[in-house]
Amino acid sequence: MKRIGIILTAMMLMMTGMTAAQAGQETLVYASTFGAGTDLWYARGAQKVYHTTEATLRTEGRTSDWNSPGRNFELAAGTKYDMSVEVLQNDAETATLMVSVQVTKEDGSPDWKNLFKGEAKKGEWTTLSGSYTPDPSEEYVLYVETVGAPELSYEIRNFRVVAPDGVPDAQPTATPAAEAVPEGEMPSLKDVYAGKFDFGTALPRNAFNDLQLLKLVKAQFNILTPENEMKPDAILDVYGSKKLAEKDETAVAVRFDACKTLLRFAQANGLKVHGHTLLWHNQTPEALFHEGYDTSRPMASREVMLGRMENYIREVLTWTEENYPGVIVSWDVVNEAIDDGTNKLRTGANWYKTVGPDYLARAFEYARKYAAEGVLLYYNDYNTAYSGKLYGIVDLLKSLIAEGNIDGYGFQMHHSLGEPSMDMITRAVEKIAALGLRLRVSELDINAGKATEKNFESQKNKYKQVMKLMLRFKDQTEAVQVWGVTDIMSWRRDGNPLLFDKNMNPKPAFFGVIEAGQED
Ligand code: 9MR
Repeated sequence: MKRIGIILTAMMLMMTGMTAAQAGQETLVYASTFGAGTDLWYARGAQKVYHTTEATLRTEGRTSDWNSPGRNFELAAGTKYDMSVEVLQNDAETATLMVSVQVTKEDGSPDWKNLFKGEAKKGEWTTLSGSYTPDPSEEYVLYVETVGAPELSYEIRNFRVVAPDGVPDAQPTATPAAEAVPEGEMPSLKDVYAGKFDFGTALPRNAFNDLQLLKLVKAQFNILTPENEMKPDAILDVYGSKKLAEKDETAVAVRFDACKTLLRFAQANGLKVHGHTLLWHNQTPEALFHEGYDTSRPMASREVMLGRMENYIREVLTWTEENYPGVIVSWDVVNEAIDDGTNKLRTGANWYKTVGPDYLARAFEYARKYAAEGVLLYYNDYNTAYSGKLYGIVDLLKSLIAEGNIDGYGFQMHHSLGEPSMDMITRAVEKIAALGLRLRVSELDINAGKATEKNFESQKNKYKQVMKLMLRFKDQTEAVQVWGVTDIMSWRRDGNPLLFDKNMNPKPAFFGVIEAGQED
C-alpha cells in the first residue's frame, strides 16, 4: 500500500514555499475540515455559505448555478489530482451537482472548466469524484455548483484532493502580461482624472468571477482596494498562530489566499492597490488578543501584543511587497479608531484594551519600519463631516503627525442625499487639509434611496459637488475611490449608492463625476 503524506498545515508550508511530499509518493493535498469554520471556502456570488454544527458547509440563498462554495487551491500544472466530495440536498427529488474549476488566463481574466458531476437524491449523502490535471494558471479555484438548479440549497463535506503520483516541488508562477484597456464609447473615470488624482474602486473577491465586470473595471479605474480580503480576519491564520505561540507568544501566522486574486489582477493589468486595513476593531479574530491565541485564556500582555502587532505588520508588508513589488502604493494602517459617541478613542477596541492609547502610534511606527519606500500610510475613518467626530479625528491626527509616521487621512464618505450637507463635508475636508496631510476619499458611496429619475439626478449633483470639492485639493489628494462598482454589489444596495446600475450601465451619478473632472 502506498503511504499517504499528509500536508497538515498546508497554509504554513505554502507560505514558506515548501511542499510536504515529493513526486512518486501518493499525497493527500487537502481534506476539508468544516468543524470550526468555512476553512477558507467562500461564496462565489451574493449567497450565504456557512459551516453547520454537523461539520458541513451549507450554501443557500442562490439565484444562479454558479453561486457556489469555492476555495483557492495551490495546484501544480501537469500533476494529476483525484478529487471527491460528498453532497447533500433536500430541496428536489434529485439534483445534479458538479465540481468545476476557475483558472486565471495570462491577462488576469478568469476561465472555467467543468470537472465531474453526479446525481444527488433527496436526503442522501452522495459522493462525486473525478480527476483533474491542470494546465498552467496563476490560480485555481475549485467549487461545487449545480446544473439546472440555480436555487437549490445544499451541503458539502469531506472535500478531498489527492495526488496519486505525488506533487512536484513548488514552481515559481509567471507574471501575466498586461492587456490594453478596451476601447468604448463611455468616458473613463481614470482617464478624465489623469494628472489630477487616481480614481478607483473597492472590489470583493467574487467580482473576479465576472468577466464583463472586470472589463469595466479595467476601463474605468486605476486603483483597487480589496473590500474584505486584506482585513485581519482574512489574513490572520489563528490555527497556525496558536501552534507558533507554543514556542513564541508574539509569533503570528498569516495567509493571503483571499487577496491574491486581486493582487494578481492588479499586477497583470497595471493597476495600483490601496491596502485595507492593518488594524481595525472589527473583522479581527478575538483569539489574536488572548494568551496562546486561546479565547478561554486571559487577554495577552501589552508586551506580547506589541510583539504580535509588529510581527503582523511586518509579515503583511513584506509578503505583499516581495510577491507583488510596487503594486500596493498605500495602506490604511488603522481604521475607525474614534468612537461616535465620545469622539475619543474607542476604549472597547481590543488593541486599546491590551496595548493602551498609544496603539495607533506604535502601529504607524511599525508600518513605517517595514513599508517600502514611497508607500503612503493613512488613518481612515467615517462620519468625518460631523463636528464632534471631526474634532476627535483632528486631535488624533495631530498626535500622529507629531510622531512623524503618518502620511495621510482617508475620508470614507458613506453619504446620503440629505446628509451630511455639502457645507459640513467642505468644512471637514478644509480642516483636515489644513493639517498638511495627503488626502484620499477611500470609500465613496451616496445613497439615493429608491431608483427614481429624481433621486438619481440629486445623487448626480451630490457626487459632482464632492468631486469638485476634492478637485480644489487635487494637489494634496492621492485618490478618490468608490466603494463598489454596481449598485447590486454595494453593502448599501437598497439605497442604490454607486455609479453603475446592476446591468453595469452608467447612472447619472457617473456622468456627474465625469463632468466635474472635465470642467476642472
Ligand atoms: O463593504 C464591506 C462589507 O462587505 C463587510 O461586510 C463589512 C464588514 O464590516 O465591511 C464593509 O466595508 C467597510 C470598510 O471595511 C470600512 N468602512 C466601512 C465599510 C462599510 O461597512
